[in-house]
Amino acid sequence: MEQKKKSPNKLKLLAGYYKPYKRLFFADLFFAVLGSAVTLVIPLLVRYIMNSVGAMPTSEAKGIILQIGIGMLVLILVQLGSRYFITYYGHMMGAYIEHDMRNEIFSHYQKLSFTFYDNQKVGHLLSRITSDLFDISELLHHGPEDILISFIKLLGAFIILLNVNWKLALISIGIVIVMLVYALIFNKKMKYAFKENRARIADINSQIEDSLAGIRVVKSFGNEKREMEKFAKGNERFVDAKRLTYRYMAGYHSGMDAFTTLITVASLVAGAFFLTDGTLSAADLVTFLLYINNFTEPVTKLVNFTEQFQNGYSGYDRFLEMMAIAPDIADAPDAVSLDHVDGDIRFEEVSFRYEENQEEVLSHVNLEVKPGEYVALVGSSGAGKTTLCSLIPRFYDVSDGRILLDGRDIRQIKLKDLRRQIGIVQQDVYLFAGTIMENIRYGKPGASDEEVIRAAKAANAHDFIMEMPADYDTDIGQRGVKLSGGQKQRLSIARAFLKNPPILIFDEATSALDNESEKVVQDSLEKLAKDRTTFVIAHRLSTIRNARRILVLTEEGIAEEGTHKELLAKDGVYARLCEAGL
Ligand code: DGT
Ligand code: MG
Repeated sequence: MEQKKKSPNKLKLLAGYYKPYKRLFFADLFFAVLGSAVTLVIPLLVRYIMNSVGAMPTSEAKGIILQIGIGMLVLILVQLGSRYFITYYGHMMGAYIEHDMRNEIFSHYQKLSFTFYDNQKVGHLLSRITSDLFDISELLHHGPEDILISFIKLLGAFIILLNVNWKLALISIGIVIVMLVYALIFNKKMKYAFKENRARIADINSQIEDSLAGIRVVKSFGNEKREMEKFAKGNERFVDAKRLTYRYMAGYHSGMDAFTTLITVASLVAGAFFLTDGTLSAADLVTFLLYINNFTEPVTKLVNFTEQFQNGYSGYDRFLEMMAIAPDIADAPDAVSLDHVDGDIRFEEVSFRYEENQEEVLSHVNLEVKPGEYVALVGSSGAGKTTLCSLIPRFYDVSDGRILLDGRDIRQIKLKDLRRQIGIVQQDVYLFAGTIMENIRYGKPGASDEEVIRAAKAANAHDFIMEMPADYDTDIGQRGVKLSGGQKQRLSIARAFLKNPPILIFDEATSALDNESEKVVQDSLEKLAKDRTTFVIAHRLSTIRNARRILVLTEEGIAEEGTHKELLAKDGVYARLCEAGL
């Protein structure tokens, strides 16, 4: 089983991601501070012009106004530059960090075993890499910046306004506090509704994905109408979920707008009173109004931050959880390298179960296969043939007993070396989106075109490939949908030819091939098996008739063994399997 280990100090780990971008990070903060300082200074200059310049002689005043005007223009340029810097470089820093984390999690994915993937949905693994990491990087770059900007603006504006007129300052900060509380309450409700929404949309999406991926089944059963109905129901629920979210969103935004106007109006009314008292000058009132933005903007920023923090931090939690899963199949510390193997394979008392609390699929299997031997494995569906073969390259580790390769326990061999010795043609062939050439070359990265073509010829695939629209450069579509079953299998055999391993596992497709391609596949398989230790999981009589050694696998292990004739003469499990057409 995969194990979870306890993570060390989370925040420290998180901060570690800034490390390579320390300079960028501090530059980002510097420009954030600079930009907000400029925003605070401009209204002060306005106040200066209004207060002092009016009392000066005209010619002198004009000169000073021009100077201050130019000064403000410079400040605007500084603000522009700062704003550009934090938007561009700040986001880029986020992208770099996201890039690093993506690398980390993707290479982690590559290490995890089959057991892990058996229990995961690809969609979820994908969302770890995409949406979670995006949330984290947003938090990492906006978080520190937003907090700094908000505090400088809020505190700076408050201190300046206290000095301009403390009574008016207290009135507006009072309203800002009420506004903040309102925003936090509504934001919390909105967040909850959004979360519900996302869950609902994820459900609907997975239903759509399922239905589209299975469109061939849908059509073959003529169930388009049912799918439409199912979809329509989900789609209705989508609208319902959105309704609540938008209600809260409307409350939030209209409330925030109203509060912003309220601060202006309250300052104006109170200010006008003070004006008539003579305790406030017109210039100060204007200054006040110019600062209102500095109050309201941080409120929205801070509220957004609480949301960003929750999303980013829970994304980070999930990221750590994933990274903490230790691969359960890895090299033993004392594993040895293997260069060449003869291909002698021995199963000693091998038992295996997929999950700890499940029944054993294989129990006490003993088997010896000599180098170069051709062994056919038959048995009813679900007997464990595929399972038995997947133990040899250590896709899963045995639960009990051991498997030896050339007399050495396979757990003592470096995984990479072990798997290099084994070629597998799987029951359901997996081809990657791309060209035929690329897919065959997957068997031996770096192989020349000639080598690929030679392998294709050996696998009897060359002729059909040459008939394709762009021969070897033909795009085969996602998972090779543009090819027939037999063609896919032959490409897979070509891959194995190219890899040229001493041990071969051929898991015959259960779905019937037509007679013609069956014969071609059979022929290419026999060529491939020559001089290799070969396991063939057979579902067709034609595949095994010539095998000198046939193993019959049942729930009780290997029940019978012999040639086709011998086994028929026994009139046991094999004979019955043959009667049923295997
Ligand atoms: P086939 O291909 O239909 O002729 O059947 P076999 O003999 O290749 O059967 P196999 O080895 O795929 O499955 C043996 C048993 O193990 C069967 O009850 C299903 C179960 N099984 C197969 N793969 C997995 C898996 O990935 N996880 C779990 N938990 N069980 C599995
Ligand atoms: Mg199978």
